[in-house]
Amino acid sequence: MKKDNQTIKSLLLLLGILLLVSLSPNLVFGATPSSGTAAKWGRLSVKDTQLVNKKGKAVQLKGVSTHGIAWFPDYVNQKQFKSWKKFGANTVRLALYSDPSAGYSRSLYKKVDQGVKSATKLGMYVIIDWHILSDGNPNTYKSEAKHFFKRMAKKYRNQTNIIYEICNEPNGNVSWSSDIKPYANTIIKTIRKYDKKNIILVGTPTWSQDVDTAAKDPITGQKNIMYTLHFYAATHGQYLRDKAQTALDEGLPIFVSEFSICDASGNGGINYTEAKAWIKFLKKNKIPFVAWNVSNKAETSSLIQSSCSKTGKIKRSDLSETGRWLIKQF
Ligand code: IDC
Repeated sequence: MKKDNQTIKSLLLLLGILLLVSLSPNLVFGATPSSGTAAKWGRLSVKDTQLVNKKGKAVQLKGVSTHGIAWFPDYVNQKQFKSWKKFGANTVRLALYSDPSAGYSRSLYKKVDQGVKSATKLGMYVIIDWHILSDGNPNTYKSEAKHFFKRMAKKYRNQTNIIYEICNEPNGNVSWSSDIKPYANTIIKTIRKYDKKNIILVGTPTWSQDVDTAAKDPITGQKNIMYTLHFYAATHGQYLRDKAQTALDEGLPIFVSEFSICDASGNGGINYTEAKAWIKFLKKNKIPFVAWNVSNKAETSSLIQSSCSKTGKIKRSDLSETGRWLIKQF
């Protein structure tokens, strides 16, 4: 009798474990955030133009982007991300340049994995950014992009803190309707085969500025798609906020996945007046914002002082002028 009870108890325990694993594999294996903002807000979705949490309440993501992870791989670590979390960020963007001349190689997938893991442990959202730039047209490396997003969506399909950014900044002779949108439809299909729910960000023409063009011909038949707007405050002012307002009025969900307050080269002087106007606009509309870039490169957009060589934990006094401004906005 005693032995039977023991067997039944063991069986029940085993059953319980199996049930838990099948219901929430990520919780059990530790892949989904168990603390921090990403645990509290859970899986995000898009309601009209607004990003909302698992309860349908409007939320605003705020964060930082790495520089190209081929050039500055050492900043992709948990201690560095934790410092940003302490400064008030809830999101990290991992920028993988797609052009081999900017360091692209499949060997960097592991670096992306490290970044995702670090952000997840901290309960932060993480953007996996396919950073097209000199390759202008996202179709230039479309088959490589498919390979990349298939790999990532398969791996992270059940993780609730993942955001896919499928083409950083289309530019040059590219059209929304005949180049970018078809590319987006292909990559969205690739991702959705595995990951049915996480947010997907789509770049817009002219270095992700023409959200008004996308608003006239948005992607249809898909959920949880947002469109990126990028600005550099010393170059882009009211006219770009007007474009954004037009797009919002037409119902386009906007995500600022990259910006800075210097000029579009990533360098030059800071325009505090425009920076203030932008932040006011973003906060009013609860638009997510992610600042370029976590590195100590000697350029204005770098958030860490060039004299600081630490790549792990950093303090407020290690930040550049841009970095110190940024954390006040968080
Ligand atoms: C810049 C970097 C700079 C690098 C250059 C070329 O700050 O160090 O040499 O790229 O790769 C963007 C791009 C982003 C740019 C940034 C500043 O998304 O990659 O980074 N910028 O020029 N769009 C507008 C500005």
